[in-house]
Order: sequence, then structure tokens, then C-alpha cells
Amino acid sequence: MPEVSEITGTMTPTWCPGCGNYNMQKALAEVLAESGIRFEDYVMVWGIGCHGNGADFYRSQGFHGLHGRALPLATGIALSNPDLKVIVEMGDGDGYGIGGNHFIHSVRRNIDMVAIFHNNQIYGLTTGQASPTSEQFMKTPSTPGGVVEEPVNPVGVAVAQGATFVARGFAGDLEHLKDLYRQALAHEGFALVDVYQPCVTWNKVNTFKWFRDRVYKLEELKGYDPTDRTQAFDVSMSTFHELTCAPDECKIPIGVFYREEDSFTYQDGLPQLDRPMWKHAETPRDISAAVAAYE
Ligand SMILES: Cc1ncc(C[n+]2csc(CCOP(=O)(O)OP(=O)(O)O)c2C)c(N)n1
Ligand code: SF4
Ligand SMILES: [Mg+2]
Repeated sequence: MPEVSEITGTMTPTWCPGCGNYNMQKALAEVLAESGIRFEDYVMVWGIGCHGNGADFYRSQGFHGLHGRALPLATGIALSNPDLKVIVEMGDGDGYGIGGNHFIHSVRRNIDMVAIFHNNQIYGLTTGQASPTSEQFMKTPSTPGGVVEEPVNPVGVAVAQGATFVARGFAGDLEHLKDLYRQALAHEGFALVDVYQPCVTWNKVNTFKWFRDRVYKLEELKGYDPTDRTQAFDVSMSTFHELTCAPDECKIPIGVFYREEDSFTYQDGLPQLDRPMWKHAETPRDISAAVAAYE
């Protein structure tokens, strides 16, 4: 079993003191370490943003892609080598904004990978502009009069689009987050873990305390069935609330919203992707009959 320090490497993260990214890294590194996964068996892909700087703070095989393009990169990796566990890390601006199209299509393709979103509801790296998940009416340097439009509801979109594993975590609850990561890593298919990750420097509204006052666990919700897609969608809609609403008026569910066992993955539909590309060269298929048909 690898040590946690073998997963994270020796670089000291440069995130602001108190940033939610620290706990997200701790949770993932500890879960990967306890799983016993070997260095050569997984690959990580990052988008651009504060979260993306994690590319320097893991000692994994990986690819630090363009802003918004982590999912297509991860798709290429997952399809070319089914033996690899693919873990993607994105930001809310990164993956739900500029990369939103890739998000929808990765979900519906059910490509086997884990997609972790650092949802701080702000553009952290570029100094606090509004993101696609910023609360409506929130004032930021790019929206001095307040955000006009409704935020993206990533959990609701994923559930509606046929996702086979949808979870939401909170960076302030390490053990709960670790449990979600364990389940996502064990899932076969596209596993979304949207994580509320307070940005302590630029988002002065959605703070650790703000979330602690509001989050509740779905597993403690009486009668909640995470295999019921309609119920999952219904609960995902309860996340929307007014910027100023009091803790007892708006509660935010975290946990597994939806899961489907034995789902049909994109890889299942393409049996020729049963092994890494390089192994195809080792045991070439006989295509002479196909070639002969065109001669
Ligand atoms: C194509 C492109 N557009 C814009 C940028 C500038 N840019 C870099 S990071 C970023 C926003 C990051 O916000 P988010 O994805 O939420 O990540 P965070 O920093 O909050 O972790 C932007 C707009 C870029 N690098 N590439
Ligand atoms: S700007 Fe925000 S998201 Fe970025 S490192 Fe600092 S606290 Fe974290
Ligand atoms: Mg962000």
C-alpha cells in the first residue's frame, strides 16, 4: 500500500491558507493510498484554475490540459487504455462553463472515469469573477451589480442527462468526502463528485461556516432512495436558494444523489477497446477478410 506522501509528492501546495482545495487533496490522496492503487494504474487530468495547480501537487501520471478541456483529454486516455483508472479534476468555471458541453456529453456517454469538480462558485485563479455556479445576485468584480442569471445546477443536469453516479461533497467534511471518493472510484461508468470547496479569498458568501450551517446528508434523509432517478432530480432542485436566505430556510443536500449498478458504459459498447492500444499491436486481429471485401 503506498504512503499518502507517495501520492502527493513533495511539492508544497501554494493554495491560500484555509482553501478548500487542501482537504480535497487530503481526502483523495488518503483514499487512493488506502486502496493500494499502484502508480502505473491510474492517471489524473486537470483543467485550468486554482484546482488545476494540483497538477504540481500530486506525484501521479497526468496531464494538465487547457481550460475546460480536461474531459475530452481524459476520454482519450480512458478509451486508449481501459486498464487505467482515470481521475479528472476541474473547476466550476472550467468544467461547467467553458467545458460545459464536454460535461453533458461525458455524462451521457457514461465513459468510465471519476470526475471531481472543485465547485467554489467563483473564478479563483483569475481573482474572483463570477462563475457559472455563483449565486444569483452575488456581487463580484465582474458583476458589480450582482449576477443576473440563475446558476448551473450540475447535479440536476447530470441526473437528468442519465448519469450513473452523481454525488456532492463538502470540503469541510473530510470523512464524508472520502466516502464519496471511495464509492466513485469503485463505480464503473462516469462518476461525478461535485464538491463545495470554499474559496476563502474571493468568495466571502459561500464560506465554510455558510455551508456548515446548511448542509445535511442524504443518507440521513428518511426514505431517500439513491436508485430512484426522479427522486434524485427532485432533491437536486432543492439546492437552489436565495443568496440571503437563512440557514433554516435553505438546506443543501450532500451525499450520493443517484447510483446505477451494472450500467452500460461507452467502453461496453465498443468491445474492440478491450485492451490498451499497444496490446493490439502485440496480438493483431485478422482483418484480411474485411480487406478482401474491398478488393
Ligand atoms: C481559454 C481560456 N479562457 C480563459 C482563461 C483564463 N482563466 C484561467 S483560470 C480561469 C477561471 C478559473 O475558474 P475555475 O475553473 O472556477 O477554477 P478555480 O480557479 O476557481 O479553481 C480563467 C477564466 C484560460 N486560461 N483559458
Ligand atoms: S484563490 Fe480561492 S480557490 Fe484559489 S487557492 Fe486561494 S482560496 Fe483557494
Ligand atoms: Mg472556481
